[in-house]
Amino acid sequence: MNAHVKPLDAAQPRHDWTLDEVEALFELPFTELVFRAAEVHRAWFDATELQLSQLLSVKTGGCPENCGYCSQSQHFKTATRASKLMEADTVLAAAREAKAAGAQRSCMGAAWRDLKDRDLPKVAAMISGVKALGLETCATLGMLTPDQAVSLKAAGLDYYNHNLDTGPDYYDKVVTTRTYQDRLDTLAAVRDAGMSTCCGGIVGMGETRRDRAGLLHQLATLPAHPESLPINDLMPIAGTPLGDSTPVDGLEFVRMIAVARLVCPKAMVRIAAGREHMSKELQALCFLAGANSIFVGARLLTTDNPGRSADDALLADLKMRPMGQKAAQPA
Ligand code: SAM
Ligand code: DTB
Ligand code: SF4
Repeated sequence: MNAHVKPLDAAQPRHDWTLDEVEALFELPFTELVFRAAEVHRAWFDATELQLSQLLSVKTGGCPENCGYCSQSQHFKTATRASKLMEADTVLAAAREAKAAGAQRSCMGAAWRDLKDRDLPKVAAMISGVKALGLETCATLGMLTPDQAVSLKAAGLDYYNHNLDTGPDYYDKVVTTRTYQDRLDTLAAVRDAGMSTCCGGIVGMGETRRDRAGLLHQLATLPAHPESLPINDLMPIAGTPLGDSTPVDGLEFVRMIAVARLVCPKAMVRIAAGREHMSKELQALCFLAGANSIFVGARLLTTDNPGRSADDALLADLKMRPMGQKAAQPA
């Protein structure tokens, strides 16, 4: 926490949000909403710092789930080719490179419906290897049993990413091969194993503001708020049911970030997918509204991301610095 700032009452985490209250935040005048979110952001964080996370697809494509946004589902004909689980050495080499470039956290993603016990030893080796490099570890491997969650924690996993994706009322318009409750059950297994949760969703799938509020309401009323809260702006994938979705207005994306910051004040709020099509001004507004984490590197899982030199320039223009690095001393 920023030592010089006394947390505002509004910055205290709450778990008793109502859906109407969350929706009412979206309806605030834009400048008022962003101002409130910026205040709450400053109560818990140094708002000049940005967490940089590396994302690596360790198993791409061929997924049996039918998430309507995803290039990796085998239900849709997309340009993504399936590949086998990566070797731990390859994962470690990429993590080493990301660390050298300033990343603080490494997230390993697999296009699985659920983790199979046969893959656990290899995944555990990746996690312990990345952890030994001094990076925070995160993985997203589909649904987990409580025992698998315990094994991943023992291997050194700090965070588990499992998104609710959208509000409960819109969920079955997007995916039907698993339920909202399945997602909540995995999140509970992750928490019970003592790991931190990384959980958020996507905007731009045809959902209403109330659905967006519904997602944030779910997150804000979980037994523990997610420690990381990724907001993805849909990357439209040709061949998927959502490939022709109408893009969400940039200011609406900023509202989503601001409300996420207000209802989960201590979370790392990440602009996850979508920065590739955002201007630097829009990203700056997101940081003002409380976003404090991004994925770095030229690829997300299967789609493009701005890449190192664009992000170095962005941080330099904004005079922001990677989290975990010391501020330059005044001359
Ligand atoms: N298979 C695992 C799962 O679904 O939990 C892990 C990987 S999955 C690709 C991780 C998350 O990425 C999804 O829950 C979704 O929120 C996000 N995502 C996937 N495709 C996306 C897209 N085209 N645009 C934006 N976000 C996307
Ligand atoms: C998250 O919320 N977003 C990341 C990460 N968690 C795993 C994934 C974004 C994927 C974007 C589409 C793609 O590259 O395939
Ligand atoms: Fe599979 Fe995850 Fe893509 Fe859904 S989002 S199809 S579970 S890889």
